[in-house]
Amino acid sequence: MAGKPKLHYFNGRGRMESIRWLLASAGVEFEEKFIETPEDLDKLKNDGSLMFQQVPMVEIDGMKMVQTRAILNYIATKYNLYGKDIKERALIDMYTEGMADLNEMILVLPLCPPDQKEAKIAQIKEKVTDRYLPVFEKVLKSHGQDYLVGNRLSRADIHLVELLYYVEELDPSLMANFPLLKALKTRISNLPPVKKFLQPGSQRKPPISEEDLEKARKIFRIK
Ligand SMILES: N[C@@H](CCC(=O)N[C@@H](CS)C(=O)NCC(=O)O)C(=O)O
Repeated sequence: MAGKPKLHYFNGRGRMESIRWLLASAGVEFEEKFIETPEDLDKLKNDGSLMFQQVPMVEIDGMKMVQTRAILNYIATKYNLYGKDIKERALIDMYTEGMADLNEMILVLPLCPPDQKEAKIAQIKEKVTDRYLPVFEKVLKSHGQDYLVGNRLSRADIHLVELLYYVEELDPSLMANFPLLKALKTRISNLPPVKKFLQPGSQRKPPISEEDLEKARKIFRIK
């Protein structure tokens, strides 16, 4: 039997967190090897483990996979979270690409210079309420089902709920006008593997602290 997937990244959310969410929601146990120093990253680069000299890298089924989206696609396909046909998959892709755009804005927020942060947060909040959340509220309203696509759990639901937790961290009032999204969040959060992942002590990562941000800047040599 294949061993557990092994995740190589720093001990923070970053680009790996959606991978952690997807694996955990599929009920898959995984190991983590944390990159603590620039030398740890250099070692992976120099031993040929990183195709583009970047992480996330996930050892899974005898492969050393890189590129976040490729990794997510593989996991979603393997665990049957990617729709039943190409049309469902096309919908899931459109939804998850939109979510990825919003996720990216939130992900890079800690790197924003302090004097631009307030404006950036305002911009993200506006996009949340005026662009992204209305789309998914409308989808749920249009078919009245419990999940975004095909009346069953897919990666789209998992990525969206992950995102809704970040939106709530940013400002809980952003969810006020989206009752169906709130209900989706509660529903998905109560699925046993997700519930487990949401418990304290799981491999889910908290918002990044100033100290860990400095550490990440050093590891990835971000100026
Ligand atoms: N498109 C890649 C981007 C990966 C990426 O930017 N990784 C950063 C860490 S979050 C990195 O490894 N930086 C080090 C470098 O580029 O040398 C993905 O989605 O996986």
